[in-house]
Amino acid sequence: MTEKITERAILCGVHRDLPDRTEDTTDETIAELRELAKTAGAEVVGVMVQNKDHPETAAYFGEGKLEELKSSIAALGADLLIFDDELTGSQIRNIEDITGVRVIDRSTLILDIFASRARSKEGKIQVELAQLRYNLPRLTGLGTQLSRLGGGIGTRGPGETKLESDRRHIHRRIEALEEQLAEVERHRDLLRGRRTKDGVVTAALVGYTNAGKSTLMNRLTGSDIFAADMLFATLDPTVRSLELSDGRNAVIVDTVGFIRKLPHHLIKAFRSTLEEAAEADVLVHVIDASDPEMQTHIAVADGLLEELGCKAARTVAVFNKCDVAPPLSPRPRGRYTDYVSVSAATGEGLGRLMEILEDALPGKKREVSLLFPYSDSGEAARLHDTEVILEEEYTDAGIKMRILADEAVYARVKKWEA
Ligand SMILES: Nc1nc2c(ncn2[C@@H]2O[C@H](COP(=O)(O)OP(=O)(O)OP(=O)(O)O)[C@@H](O)[C@H]2O)c(=O)[nH]1
Ligand SMILES: [Mg+2]
Repeated sequence: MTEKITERAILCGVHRDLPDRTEDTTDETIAELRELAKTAGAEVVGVMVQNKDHPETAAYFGEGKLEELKSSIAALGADLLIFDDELTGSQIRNIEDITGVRVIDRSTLILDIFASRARSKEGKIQVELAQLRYNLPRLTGLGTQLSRLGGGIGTRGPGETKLESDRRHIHRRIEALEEQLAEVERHRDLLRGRRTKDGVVTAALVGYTNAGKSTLMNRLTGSDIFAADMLFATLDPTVRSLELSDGRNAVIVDTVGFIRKLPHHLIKAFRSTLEEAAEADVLVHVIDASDPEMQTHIAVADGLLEELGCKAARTVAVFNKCDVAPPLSPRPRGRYTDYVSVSAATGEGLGRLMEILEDALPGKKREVSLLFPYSDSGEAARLHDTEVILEEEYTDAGIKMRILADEAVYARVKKWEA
């Protein structure tokens, strides 16, 4: 057995005062980068942030800061630098030349975590595609570094050996993966099409990573999906059936979480998976209401939903973790049709959430009282085959029934309404 060597990382970022906080490198994005680094298995030994409008084109930091970085590396015994912004191939090469240690960026880190989490065939293809597309323009930087050090964060995953090959090889690999992905997608479209045909309605859980989507899914459906206090615990979309009180066929889909500065290639590669969410009848945006960064998280998720062209007729904002969150303040605006405060951990508010979902999902059934004269008893009998009968009584006036009816059934039986 080989001993696993933990990489000792210094986190690097520039702090700029931007009005749009979703792009800003602040204490919070560095804190998030720290979580990502930990998730990927690195030990964070230091942080270096420079106040600056933009990173430098040549080597991200200015000269003075790079000197400081070199001393820190020596003092802390660091062997990995993780930058909070996407780096170009030449930036990676320059920084590595100056500092003598391996350099990765936030996107590479996220891709690495995805690579270690991918379980399904589709997930693996998507991650490898994203890694290859991301690394292709950075090959010159990566080539030397890989042969020199071999392995570590950012080099794992299905694509690792391929990265050392030439561009043409990678292009061929990308093409092959795209074909495979198209094949898997066709299969999934087929399944989704079948669900639609069978009148199954869908709710999709979306939201920032670690918001509690999987925990909520488990609570609502009594399943046992992996949920944990870590970033990107879920990668592959999971579908479970959701029991509605009127007997409608519904499913709920759990999806991969969102994060600030999600690598563009990853969004592209995961587009089809996320389309599963985009095409749901109802979107359930799960928000960690206990997180001080809640508003930014909502903005990031909204931005990504927009980019993915999510067009669900209704979006429900679910403020989760109310057991540990401060009392809920502002009512969300914009795309949200409903909102509710819940705790997936304790179960609080889930009854209300189910009511909202039952209302929001198409084909809602309602109770109707009917009276069939005995001359129309054939119609009454027909309902037995297809509808939920709550009550039935044979009276002098005819057959009295209470049933659950959707719009179509209601239109058919309206004339017997009592
Ligand atoms: N206190 C509290 N913790 C919760 C609640 N819901 C979820 N959590 C915790 O939050 C953490 C993340 O939960 P997950 O369900 O894995 O979150 P997720 O949104 O699926 O995250 P990703 O799959 O990583 O995107 C876990 O440690 C849960 O136990 C809640 O209502 N209250
Ligand atoms: Mg999850």
